[in-house]
Amino acid sequence: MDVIEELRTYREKDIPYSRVLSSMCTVPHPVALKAHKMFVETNLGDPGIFVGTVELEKKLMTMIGKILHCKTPAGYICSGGTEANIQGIRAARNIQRRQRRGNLNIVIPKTAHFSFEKIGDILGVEIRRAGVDGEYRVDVAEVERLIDDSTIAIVGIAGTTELGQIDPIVELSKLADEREVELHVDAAFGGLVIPFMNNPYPFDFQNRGVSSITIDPHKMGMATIPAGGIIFRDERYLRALEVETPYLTSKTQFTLTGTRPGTGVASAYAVLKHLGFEGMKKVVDSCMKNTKILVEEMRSLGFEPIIEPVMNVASFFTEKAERIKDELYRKKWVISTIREPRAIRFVIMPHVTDEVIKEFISDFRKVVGKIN
Ligand code: 0PR
Repeated sequence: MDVIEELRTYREKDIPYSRVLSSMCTVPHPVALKAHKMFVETNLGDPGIFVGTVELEKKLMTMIGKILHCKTPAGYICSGGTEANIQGIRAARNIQRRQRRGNLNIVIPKTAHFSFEKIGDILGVEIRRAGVDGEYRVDVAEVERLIDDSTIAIVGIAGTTELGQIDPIVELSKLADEREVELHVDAAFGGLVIPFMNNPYPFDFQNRGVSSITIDPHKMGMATIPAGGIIFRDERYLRALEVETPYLTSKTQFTLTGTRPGTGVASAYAVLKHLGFEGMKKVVDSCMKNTKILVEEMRSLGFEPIIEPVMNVASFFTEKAERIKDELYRKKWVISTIREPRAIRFVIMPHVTDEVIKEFISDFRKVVGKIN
């Protein structure tokens, strides 16, 4: 068997995105695919060779800076939200540690992504978790109580993984300012959703206290994987991450990985430039419209959303979440579940069209009928 033929047999076992309502990734935009192919052999780990790709990344940073209300954006495209969060907290640690004592800590919402678990382990910082209010936004008073002399940073989430909720970043920013700690905003998902909504919530650098933002083009930016994004308020944070690179074309490196693909830079740039603000807005509008359709269908079947969806993530209370998920998987539908509170969760990405929803609801109805 020809090796390509062999590859195809494996690839065909993968479930197509049109059956996936649980993913924050999606089918890359056609222009992203083209861009990806053009940059397949690039390595931003050696910037003296890939001079053009470096220039393109700078242009992309300016573009993302504009979206995030920052005139001096400093950052790069990395492997994903996990690496972006690691680097955000690592920079905060390196900047703050001179003025802090004892075992350093960060204060995060209970609803934070599990990547912060890894951060605690890798950086050796204590992770303090603050509770949330009735709408699943972090309780700012509790964040304040958890801050002490060893706190280097607090974290807010703009688009929580499980509910798509936005923490009160405005209040967190005031708190960070007062207590002179860094504020990292995890907008891995929401960063390329919120700016294109009507009346966007001010989650970004327009708040003085915000030091860094995770914003992933490989989620709602429809770029090719891997394309995460970490953006700092200014160069100072990148300087705090640098190590010397004696035998490279550059003298220092601030990234976590060494060899680093330029494909994410090219594909993210291509999508944002090609679609522009209006094009991105259309994509987000359409996802929000489909979210509404899904919520209405689910309500008519007796399922209530945990919160009225803020963005294109919707989760519904049910004690039978696991059974529903397993039965749907048998019918080749992928959804996800939440444990606290018990619920089923959907992410309404661009590939979750109104036709997909219609087809899904028809099978969902059968599954629920069988279980009850
Ligand atoms: N921060 C937030 C708020 C996230 O939701 C995620 C990932 C991350 C950080 C980490 O990003 P990376 O996975 O890029 O490192 N959220 C999704 C999740 O863990 C990612 C995902 C994507 C899951 C596609 C499944 C999937 O099919 O649920």
